[in-house]
Amino acid sequence: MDKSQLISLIKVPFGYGAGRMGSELGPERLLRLGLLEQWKELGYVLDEPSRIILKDQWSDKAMSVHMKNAAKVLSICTALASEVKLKRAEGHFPFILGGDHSITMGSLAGLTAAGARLGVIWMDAHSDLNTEETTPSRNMHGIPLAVGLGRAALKLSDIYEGAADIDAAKTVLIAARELDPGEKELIKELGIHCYTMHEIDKLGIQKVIDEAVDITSSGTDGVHLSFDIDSLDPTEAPGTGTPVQGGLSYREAHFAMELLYEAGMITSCDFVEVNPRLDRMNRTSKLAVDLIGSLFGKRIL
Ligand code: Z70
Ligand code: MN
Ligand code: MN
Ligand code: MN
Repeated sequence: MDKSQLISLIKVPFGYGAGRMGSELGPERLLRLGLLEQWKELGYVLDEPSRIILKDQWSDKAMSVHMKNAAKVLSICTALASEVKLKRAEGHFPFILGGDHSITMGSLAGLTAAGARLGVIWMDAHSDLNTEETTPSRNMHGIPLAVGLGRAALKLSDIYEGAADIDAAKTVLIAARELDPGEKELIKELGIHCYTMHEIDKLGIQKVIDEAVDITSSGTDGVHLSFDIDSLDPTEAPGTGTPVQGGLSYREAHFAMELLYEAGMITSCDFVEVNPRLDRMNRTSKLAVDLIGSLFGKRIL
């Protein structure tokens, strides 16, 4: 991201893809805690007005009917994809603020429909690689990466016309530590680069980010960062629906964001799974605002 590029903030107050509600309150909370002012202080200009993706009518063309709230998720993702495609085509930086992680299917559909050969960095305690067949929960936020890679029955092109699968070879998982059996198989089968907490401990977060940058930015014309706040340890980020112990530390997460800013190759981003209802004194929401600051070049000195 560079400061001559407008940021298109797309708010998606949608929580029906998660096991419990509350992440729909994320966008409003982060804005109340100063997200817009922070961007302005850093010298960025936002494409005004920021867009909000909301629906009160739900499509009934639910292809994966046995998933929970599939019709709602598909409706919101189609609307989001259309907005993301438009903003990317205008040359802006789409910043998608969730909401639960199911909305990333809309982000990926819009970005690939805009013609980008996309690298993807997926920072998450989970891999979100379940399919309609392997899901243990039937929650839609457990499948978005499998859908993105074309491995689920639901395809990105079902969500938005002209969308294409992303490339497993250009996809990197970071901070994974809770994987379901079907997800482990898919990671092995597709050879997805997966930096679990083990690799982060062994290599250090700097080397992990350096490698992720190389993998996702070579041979692509854009890299999408999908940041699930549960990549952090629950002691830092308690306000999320499925916390998993042993996550990124406060410092690792900030350093990762600073390194991604320095690398200068992220072209779009979503921040998801902040759940203000489960938070303690806005700790997680404030952390999310701070991490976004680091991603956009905020420094200590
Ligand atoms: C589990 C499932 C998940 C996010 C939880 C959890 C998925 N693998 N994703 N939180 N962001 O239900 O499929
Ligand atoms: Mn514009
Ligand atoms: Mn996730
Ligand atoms: Mn997660």
